[in-house]
Amino acid sequence: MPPITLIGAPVDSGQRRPGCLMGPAAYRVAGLARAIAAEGHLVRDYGDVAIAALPLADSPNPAVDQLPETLAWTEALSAAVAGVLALGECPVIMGGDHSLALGSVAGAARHAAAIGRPLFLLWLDAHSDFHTPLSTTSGNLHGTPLAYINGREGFDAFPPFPAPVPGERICMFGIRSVDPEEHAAMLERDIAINDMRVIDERGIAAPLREFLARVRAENGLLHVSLDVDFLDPAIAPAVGTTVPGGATFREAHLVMELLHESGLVSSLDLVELNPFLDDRGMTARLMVDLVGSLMGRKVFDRPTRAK
Ligand code: HAR
Ligand code: MN
Ligand code: MN
Ligand code: MN
Repeated sequence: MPPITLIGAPVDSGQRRPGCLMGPAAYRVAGLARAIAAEGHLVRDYGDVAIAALPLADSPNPAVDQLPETLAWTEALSAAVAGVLALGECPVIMGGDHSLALGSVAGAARHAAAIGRPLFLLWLDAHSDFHTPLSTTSGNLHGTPLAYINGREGFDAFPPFPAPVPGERICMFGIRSVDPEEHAAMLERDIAINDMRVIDERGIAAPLREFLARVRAENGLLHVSLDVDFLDPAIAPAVGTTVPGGATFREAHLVMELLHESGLVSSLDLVELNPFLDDRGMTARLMVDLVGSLMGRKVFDRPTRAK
C-alpha cells in the first residue's frame, strides 16, 4: 500500500445531533495511526481540516439545515483529499458526519479524472444517503452525499461534481433504512443495493467479491465510505442514527479483510462516530480495529489448503 495520510474532518453540520466533531480526536486517542503503522505502512497525520468564513447560501427547500457550513466543508475536504491523492498517498478521512463525503469523494473523483481512471464507490451504511437538498424532508445533509456523487439534480448551491459516478460503479452494503423518494431514485439506476436481506441470504463475501472483480477489470480507483451505523448498534453504539439489524463483528472484519486482499482501496472515509454517545470508547476502538484489518492485520497466515 502507498503511505497513509490521516485527515481530520471535524464536521458536525450534516445533522442536528452534535458530537461528530469529536470523531478525529477519538480516533487519535484510540490509536488509529499506531494500528496502521503496526501493519508496516508509513502513516502521517495531516491534522484537522478547518473552515473559515462561510459562504452566503440559501436553499429553495426551507428544511435544509446548515448549508453554508456544508458548502465550506465540501470545498475544503475536496481540495485536501485531491491534494493527498496527487502525492500518491492514501487518504483516510477521520470524520465527522457523513456530509463530509460530499467533499472527500469529490476530491477522489477529481483525482481519478485527472489520471484518467474510473472511480468506484463502496458505501457501507444503514442508510442510502441518496436524497438531494430538494427531496430531503429532515433537511439533514448527511442524507445526501451519494446523490451528489451520482450526479443527481438539486445541488445547484454546490460546485458541480467532477465526473459523477454512475450507478454501475456504486455498491452498497448494510442498507436497512431508506426513504421512499430515495428508493424510487435508486431504482432508476443500476446501483448494487446489498441490503441486510442480501447479506442474510448470500453472505457478505460473494457480492463483495463480484464488485471488487469489476473494479479490478476496469483498473478503477476505489473509495470506501464506512458509516458507523453499518455496524449493529450492539457492537457500535456511538452513532446518532442507530438502526437495529446491522453488520456483525465478523461480517465487518470480513469486508475489511477482503478489501485488504484486493489491494484496490485508494481512499477511505470513517464517518458518523459520535464519541459523546460511546460506551468507554468501544465504538472508536472497533473502528480502529476494522481499519487494522483493512491494512492487513490478521491473527495468523491462513494455510492455503483452507481456502
Ligand atoms: N434518510 C434519512 C434522512 O434523510 C436518514 C439519513 C440518515 N443518514 C445517516 N447517514 N445517518 O447514513 O434524514
Ligand atoms: Mn451515511
Ligand atoms: Mn447511516
Ligand atoms: Mn499490508
